[in-house]
Amino acid sequence: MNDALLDSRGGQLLAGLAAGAAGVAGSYAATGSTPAFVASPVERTLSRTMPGEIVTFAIETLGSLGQQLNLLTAVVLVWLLFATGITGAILAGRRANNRVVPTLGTAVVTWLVTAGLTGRLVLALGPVVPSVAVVALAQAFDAYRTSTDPISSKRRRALSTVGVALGATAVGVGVGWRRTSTGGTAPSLEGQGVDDDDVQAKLDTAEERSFDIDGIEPLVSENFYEVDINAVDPNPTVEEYTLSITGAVESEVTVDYDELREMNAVNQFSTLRCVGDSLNGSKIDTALWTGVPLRRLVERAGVRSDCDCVLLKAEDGYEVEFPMEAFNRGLAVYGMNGNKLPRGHGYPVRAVIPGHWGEVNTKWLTEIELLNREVDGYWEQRGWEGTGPVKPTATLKHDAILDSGERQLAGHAYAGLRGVSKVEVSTDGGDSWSEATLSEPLPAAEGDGPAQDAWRQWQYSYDPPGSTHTAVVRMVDRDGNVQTSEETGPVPTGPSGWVTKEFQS
Ligand SMILES: Nc1nc2c(c(=O)[nH]1)N[C@H]1C(S)=C(S)[C@@H](COP(=O)(O)O)O[C@H]1N2
Ligand SMILES: [Mo]
Repeated sequence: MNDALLDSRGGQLLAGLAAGAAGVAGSYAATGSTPAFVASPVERTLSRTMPGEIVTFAIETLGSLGQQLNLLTAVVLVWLLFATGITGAILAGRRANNRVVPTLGTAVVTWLVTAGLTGRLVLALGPVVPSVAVVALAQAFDAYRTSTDPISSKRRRALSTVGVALGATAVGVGVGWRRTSTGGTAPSLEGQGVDDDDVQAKLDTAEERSFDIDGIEPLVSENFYEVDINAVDPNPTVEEYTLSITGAVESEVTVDYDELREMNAVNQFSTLRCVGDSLNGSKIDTALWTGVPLRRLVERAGVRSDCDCVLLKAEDGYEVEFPMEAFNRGLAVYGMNGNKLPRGHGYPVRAVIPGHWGEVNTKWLTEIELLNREVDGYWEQRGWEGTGPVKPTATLKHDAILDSGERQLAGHAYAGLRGVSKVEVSTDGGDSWSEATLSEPLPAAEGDGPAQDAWRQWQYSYDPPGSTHTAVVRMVDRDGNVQTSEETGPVPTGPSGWVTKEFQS
């Protein structure tokens, strides 16, 4: 009676699944969370081909969890692909009565799939080793079977195979995890075109001018939001990094990282807000950005755009088109709060464009294409209209009873280039309004004035009436325009409306 595990269909499939799982983890161990991870290109394809309505729905209901689910789906698809190929190799080996075919076939299948998907020939060896090891061990277990009780020993060999694969998978995931988390630190930004004293002075000023209130971000955010089209961020190196200026230009220009770093840099506070933020949401943050004026780069190429519009392209396949006028105010940024730009915020270089919605602030920027007619970018193809100026907003993020018995309310206000002149608070549902205290404006990039495009904090304290009442917050821009009370959701032009909160006493 033949009781070899790998002679039964079930056993072959089990070994295939086990070796496939070890292979996926092996790829992760070799690459960490980078585009060279075998599931990453699959996840990108999934999110790119998903209908815009579903992407938008996922953003609104799941946030970044939607992307994690996408990645999980991609991992499962690759796992099944590996398992199918490996099971086929085992089957072919049995048919040919050849002991080499299963391991060799496993090596070929896992390497080809990974190299084919990622284009990284050496890193594609990551899945080969653990997958082959699991198949080889399953064969070895079969070869050394000695038990007189074939059924239980077959079960034992099946369990051993699965156990080995689980162990290899756990180790692979652990190694990949460590690789990812140690690669993400942002070293400090020094020298080469950067006025370090100015950076430090501006950060100190931001700290001094921030209210000392728990629960709201200081003027320079401690926890800057992130929005990405993919679950796995690109990880370009500065050695291979280049930025090209192409399209409607007199001559194309390409600069590398060192050339950018040698140009005189500007240190500028700017607030970013995502068009997909919610009313009183948290996809709004501020940093001190260090970079080179984009205008100086395109001047080298000589602009001849008919539409006065520009398309920014990025390493992750992201694209966004918007007016030249806004672009000309922007920076090619490589520093954030005195550190090199972190990977999640676009390392090594991103665009920061004052006054417009977050989506134009292209991360991992690789190409600036001057256009002769307008096109739709990534989000516009999916139904959003988020390339223009941001909508004004006043958030209400904190409420507390002070020792004095007063209730303190606080939040942020931001209106892009329109500027915030005041925040008004009502504690009677909008019948009467009082002016809140604003934090002093952050300093401008150059000179003594206020920053053009940075939020302000507000706070307001009042004697609680002791009965149910509603607080309402609204902001007024520099020209005296009151932020609209009309409430809309984020799709397609960004959220609007006044933030309200009901208190029981
Ligand atoms: N290359 C690239 N740039 C990008 C994105 C992206 O997914 N890929 N997301 C955009 C969106 S929608 C926003 S709101 C901002 C967010 O920047 P942050 O992640 O640094 O906060 O980056 C923009 N730039
Ligand atoms: Mo965004």
